[in-house]
Amino acid sequence: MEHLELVSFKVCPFVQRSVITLRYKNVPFDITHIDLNHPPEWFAAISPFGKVPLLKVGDKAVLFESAVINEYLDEITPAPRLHPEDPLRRAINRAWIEFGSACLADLYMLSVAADEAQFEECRNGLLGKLRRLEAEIHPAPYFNGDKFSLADAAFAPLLMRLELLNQVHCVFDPAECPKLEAWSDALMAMPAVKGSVVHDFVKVYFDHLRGRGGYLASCLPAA
Ligand SMILES: N[C@@H](CCC(=O)N[C@@H](CS)C(=O)NCC(=O)O)C(=O)O
Repeated sequence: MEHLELVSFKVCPFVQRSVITLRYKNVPFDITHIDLNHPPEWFAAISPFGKVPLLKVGDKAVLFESAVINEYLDEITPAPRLHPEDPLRRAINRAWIEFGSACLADLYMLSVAADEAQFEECRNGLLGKLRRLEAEIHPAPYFNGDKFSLADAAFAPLLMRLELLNQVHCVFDPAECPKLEAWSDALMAMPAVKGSVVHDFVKVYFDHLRGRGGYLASCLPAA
């Protein structure tokens, strides 16, 4: 297999999707963290959107977009396949992975909301999506039943952040979304998920949120 190098930003949930996939599949890889606020020159040259994750595949190619990277990783590694065999189920999974990206975009907006009113507006947008998710999913315990899949890898970073934020400011009421909560619990217990962030992630994540200086930062405990 080609040497794999993931270009990362420590708090990026999209990068984390790929780390989960790499770890779940026991694929050896290197990870290079960059600071997106001060990206190195080489990054702009190889990242078409100026975004992470990137996956350098030997000297053959640089892949971008987490969903594409994850499908590639799944396809070049031995079973179990992390996408359903059935084309319709696979399409449904891809659609919900996209939905997960929209939830992450809402979470980003929530984290930069300047004041409480804006924060609540963003929170309501995200809550609408979480309620929709709650109504549509049937985790048992994973998105597709008993088999972990790329849909789980796509949602775990969102659910991890929601769990952390819920500890300092109720973003959603777990009692209102019991299926989401059970799915989250199952994913957070997985070694591939636990090990998908830096060891001091809570500090790094909260410091990052503090740096954004939004309303949410004011809800966090003092550093
Ligand atoms: N659709 C992309 C989204 C990746 C993304 O938004 N990454 C953020 C960091 S979490 C980024 O690199 N932002 C830099 C920028 O927008 O300038 C994917 O799934 O990989």
